Amino acid sequence: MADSISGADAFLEQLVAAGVEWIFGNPGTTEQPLLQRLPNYPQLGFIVALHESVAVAAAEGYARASGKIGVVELHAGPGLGNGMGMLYNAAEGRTPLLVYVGQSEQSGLYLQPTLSGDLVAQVHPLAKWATEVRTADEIPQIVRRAIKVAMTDPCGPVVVSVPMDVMSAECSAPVVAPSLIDNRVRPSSASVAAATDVLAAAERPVILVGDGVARADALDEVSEIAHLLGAPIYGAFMSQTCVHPDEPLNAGRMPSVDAAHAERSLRDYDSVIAIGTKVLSNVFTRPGLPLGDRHVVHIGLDQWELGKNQPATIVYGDERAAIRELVDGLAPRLARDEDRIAEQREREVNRIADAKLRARAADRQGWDEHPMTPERAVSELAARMPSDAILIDESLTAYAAVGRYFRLNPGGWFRLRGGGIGAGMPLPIGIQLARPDCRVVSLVGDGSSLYTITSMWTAAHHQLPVVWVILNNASYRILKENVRHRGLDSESADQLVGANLTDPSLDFVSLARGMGVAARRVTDPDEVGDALVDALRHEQPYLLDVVISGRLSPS
Ligand SMILES: Cc1ncc(C[n+]2csc(CCOP(=O)(O)OP(=O)(O)O)c2C)c(N)n1
Repeated sequence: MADSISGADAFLEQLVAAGVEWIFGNPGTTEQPLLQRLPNYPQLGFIVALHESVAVAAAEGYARASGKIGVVELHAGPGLGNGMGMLYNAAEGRTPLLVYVGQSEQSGLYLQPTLSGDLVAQVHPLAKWATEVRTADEIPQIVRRAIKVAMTDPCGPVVVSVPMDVMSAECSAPVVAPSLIDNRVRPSSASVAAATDVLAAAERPVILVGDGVARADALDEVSEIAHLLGAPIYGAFMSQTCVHPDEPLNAGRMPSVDAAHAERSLRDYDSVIAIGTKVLSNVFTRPGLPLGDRHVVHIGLDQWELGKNQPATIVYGDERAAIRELVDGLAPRLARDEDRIAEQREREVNRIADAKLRARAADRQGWDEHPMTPERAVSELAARMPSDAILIDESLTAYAAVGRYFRLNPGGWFRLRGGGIGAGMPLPIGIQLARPDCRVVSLVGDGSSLYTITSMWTAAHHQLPVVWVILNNASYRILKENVRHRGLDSESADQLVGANLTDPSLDFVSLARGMGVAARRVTDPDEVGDALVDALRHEQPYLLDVVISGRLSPS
C-alpha cells in the first residue's frame, strides 16, 4: 500500500510510470488540481494549445511519430466538444490517445454546474473507452487501464473524466507501470493455408495497403509478395509510407473520394490482397460489395475492419508475420507459373512507369503560369526538401503531385487521417517533439490551415522550429472539384456557395507575425525552392505563404 498522495499526484505519477513525456492541453479551472501539481514533475512537459483541436491533433502527431501514447488535457464539456473533430480523426486512424477531461466537483454534479455534463455520453461514439473516475483510489488503475486499452489493436482514443474534488482527494492505491499487450500476434496456420489457396489460384491479383503495413514495418514483405505474384500495389488508405519509394510496382494511391473511380483502377484484377487497411474508405460509396465478386484476402489486426464490408478470406495477425508465411507457402506453388508471372510483372511495371511519365507531362502544361500551378509549387518544394526531413501533408488538391515529386520515405511522411481537416498545422508540433533531431515541413491548404491557425503561437511559445507551407489558392478548391465530378459545370462549380476565401483576402504573413512566427509570401515559382531553404535555416517556426492557382482541372 503506497503512502497516501493526492489523486492529482497519483495521476501524474502514473503517467511518469508509463513513460509519458508530454501533455498537450488547454486549461480550465476544473483541471487546476492536476495542473497545479505539474511543476513537481519535470519529466512531464505541458504543451499549451489555444484551441482544443490543436491539442488533440498535436498529441496525435506525437503518438504517430513516437509509437507511444499521446496524452491530452481538455476542459469539461465545451473543451471536450472543441476537441471532438480531431478526436474523430484519431478514432478513425486508430491513434492511441489518453484524453483527460476535467469534470466539475462530483459533490455538486446533481446541481448541473456550468461547463459540466455527461462527458462519457458526449464522447461515446468516438472513444474506444470512456469513463468517469468515482474515487481517488481508482485513479492509478484507471489510467493504466486507459493506456492499455488505447494501445491495444485496434488502437484508439480513450477518455477519462476526473471530477476536480476527486483529483484533490487522497489516494492510497499503488502506482506501477502499465502492462501492455504485444500486438504482433502470428496468424493461425489454418488461415494462412486458406489464403495461400486463394492466392495460388489468382490470375490477376492486386495488392491494397494501409497503415497497418507501416506500423508492422512490413514494407519489404509487401514488395516481396508483390514481386512473387506480379501484382501492383495501391495505397487504399495510407497516411504513412507503406510502399518503398523506389518500388517499381508501386501504383500510387487508390482514388479515395469516389468508389466508382476506385473500381476503375481495379477493373483488370480478379483477386485482391488487402493488407493493414480498410476495404475501401471512399467518401462517396456505391451500393453492394466494395470489391464485387473478386476473391479477397484481408490481412491485419483490426478485427472491426477485417471482412467488414467485403467477404474475404481473413488472416488475423501481424501484417509482417502474415505476409512472410504466405510467401513461404506460395513460392513453391507458383514456381510452375514463373514465366507467366514474370511477364505480368513486367507489364505492370511498364504500365505504372508510363502513367507516372504521362502525369508529369500533363503537369508541364501551364508550368510557367502566374499564379503558379499547385504541381509547379510542389515540384519546386520537393526539389529542395532535405532528404532526412519529415513531410506532413494536408495539401488536398495537391496530394497527387506530392506523391509524384516528393520522395515519401518510410517514417518520413504523415497525412491526416479520418478526413477532418485542420490537422496539418498542429500535427507537426507533436511530430517535432517526438523527433527533435529532424526538420519538419508541413504542406497545408489555406482553407485547412485556418481551422487550427493558432498552432503557430504554440510552436513559437515552445520554440519548435516547424515550417508550414500554405498552398494558398484562396478557395476550398476540393469542394469545387467534387461538385464538378458530380456533374456541375466548371463555371457554376467555381462559384460554389462558401468555397471562395476572398473579400477580404487572408493575409497569412500578418497572421503568422501576430503569433510570433516569421513568414514570407512567395508568388514567383522560381523563388519557392530558395524560400524553403531560407525558412529551414531559421531554426525557428516559419510560415511560407505560397500563392497558387485555384483553377479547376479541365472537365
Ligand atoms: C472539419 C472539417 N470541416 C469541413 C470539411 C469539408 N472540407 C473538406 S476539404 C475542404 C476545403 C479544403 O480547402 P483547402 O485546404 O484550401 O485545400 P484545397 O481544396 O483548396 O486544395 C472542406 C471545407 C472537412 N473535411 N472537415
